[in-house]
Amino acid sequence: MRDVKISASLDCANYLALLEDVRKLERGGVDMLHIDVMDGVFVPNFAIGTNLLRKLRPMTHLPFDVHLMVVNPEPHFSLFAQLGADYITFHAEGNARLHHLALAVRRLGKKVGIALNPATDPEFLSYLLPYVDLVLCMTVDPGFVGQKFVPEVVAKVRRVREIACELGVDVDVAVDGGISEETVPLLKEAGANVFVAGTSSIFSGKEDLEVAARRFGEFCRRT
Ligand code: S6P
Ligand code: MG
Repeated sequence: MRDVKISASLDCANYLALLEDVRKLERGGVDMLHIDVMDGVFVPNFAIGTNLLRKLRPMTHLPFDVHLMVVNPEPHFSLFAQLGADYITFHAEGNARLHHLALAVRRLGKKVGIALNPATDPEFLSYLLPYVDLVLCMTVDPGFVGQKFVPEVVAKVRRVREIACELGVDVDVAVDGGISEETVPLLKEAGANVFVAGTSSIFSGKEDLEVAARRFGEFCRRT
């Protein structure tokens, strides 16, 4: 199984001191910045604009893990590639041509992520996983930070890891939504290795962000 990685959810950061937060995340040892992009249609909310990413890209070496919660993502792939995305993740829901989308991301030289909402059956991954680098199992319905973890997704994470083993492919299995010291042990045991850290962990506001990031990373690695 792949190494544990922490992807810090930028939408949970303090936008009024964003660069300071990014520096704390770097010093705290996070592996990636998780960038939520919402179009107000796929989910009833808006998030992270392209100008912000353009300004941020030269300021940090942390990889950008872009999570597109948008309808019809394909026309936007090249824009996010230009903006410096390292992973481009699109949703399975509402997209019929998933091989086509995965190949379109690969052609741009980026890692392919596929996101599944909590109620989405993962069995189709038997046909898609060889074209994918990361499976993002949403552990809440996407759209908002601070939501309650959906425990049924633990079984799905296990199934995704099983499908990967059956096919002999090594993918990252990421989890996003309500990821905390309570939920990580269950998810890691089921086969998750990428943990999206938001208000339920490093951005809880209970401790300094750098300290929280370092502590949470250590927790996820040793659990
Ligand atoms: C949800 C989004 C997520 C959140 C993250 C917040 O729509 O895709 O990436 O930003 O889940 O973390 P938390 O701990 O507040 O759920
Ligand atoms: Mg996300």
